[in-house]
Amino acid sequence: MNFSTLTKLLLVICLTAMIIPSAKAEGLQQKLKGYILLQVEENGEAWYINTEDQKRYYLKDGLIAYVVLREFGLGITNKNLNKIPVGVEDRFTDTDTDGDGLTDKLEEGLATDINNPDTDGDGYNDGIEVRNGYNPLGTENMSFNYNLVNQLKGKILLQVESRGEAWYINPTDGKRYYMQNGDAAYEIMRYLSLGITNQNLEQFQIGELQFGIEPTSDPEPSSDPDPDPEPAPDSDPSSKPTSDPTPDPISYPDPTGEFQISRTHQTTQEAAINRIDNYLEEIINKEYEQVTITDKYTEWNDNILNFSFTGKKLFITMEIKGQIIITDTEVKLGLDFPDIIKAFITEEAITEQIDKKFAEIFDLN
Ligand SMILES: [Ca+2]
Ligand SMILES: [Ca+2]
Ligand SMILES: [Ca+2]
Repeated sequence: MNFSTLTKLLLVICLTAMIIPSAKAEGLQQKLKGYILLQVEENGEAWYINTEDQKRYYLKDGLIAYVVLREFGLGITNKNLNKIPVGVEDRFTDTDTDGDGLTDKLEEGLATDINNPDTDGDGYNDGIEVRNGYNPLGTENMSFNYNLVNQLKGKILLQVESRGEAWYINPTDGKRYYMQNGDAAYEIMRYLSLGITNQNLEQFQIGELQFGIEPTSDPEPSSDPDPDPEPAPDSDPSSKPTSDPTPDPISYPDPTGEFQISRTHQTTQEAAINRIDNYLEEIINKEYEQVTITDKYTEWNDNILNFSFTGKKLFITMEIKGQIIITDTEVKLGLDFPDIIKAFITEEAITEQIDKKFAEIFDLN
């Protein structure tokens, strides 16, 4: 073996050593895209391997599962959706009102009757029909298209012609599973998962969810670091002016709620209370497209208003509650809203909306 041969051999070995792990990783990524992987060596954390970028997305909880459905969902027509067989996950337990073997949640997705075990009245109950590939809504046979199924394995589909219902195409069996909401998705996806070792999982890059908003990659430097803080109030009581003609305004505590905002109203306290009361009545009793508002609650206690309501849009249900304190000069609002809102909207955007409404209510424009 001369020097040149040895060099070549070493080169080949080095190259092979470099290529094999990446080829293996690529193979694994190809093989497992669209799967839900469960970290069996840890605490069973679930990850979704996105079919597009083949990165892994951590399914922390129902909320994140919901965001994943929205972020990666592809629109599909009802006609094409019907070419994909329906999967029934029996470990996902939920109410089955009519006892036909399909949960109410799944029947919602299939548009069968939750109160009628045999929706189309052909003598076969909905559960038997779905499990055997028959149409629970009519006599014509389902004609499945397995080419389409193969293209869509591991993807999340959204029914664009309906209300955006989400389905996950399980790559293992090529069936579609209905994801009624984030919590159901989280649970069902875990049932459909495959165990994976940490070593294999680490071959997938971690993807970051954008939550539908621009990433804040360029954080503004704090524009006002307040280099000249107010001097501390003089601790010597004797130096305090004693001839203050205006009485101290009544001081109110801050309203309850994580998010706090207060604005000066420039009207009387009574007028401000009336305006806020009218506005709140209006927004919670208004009809919204695709949004239903329930569990409305408002209670005034002098100048303090406690309120809450539940808003539902598609899969999102959110409870919003807060407190408004109206003083002679100010409207102070405290709000608690669910994480889902914080995931989609920044605090600045919320403040901007509130300021806009405030200007409307108090004719400040
Ligand atoms: Ca049922
Ligand atoms: Ca039924
Ligand atoms: Ca039937």
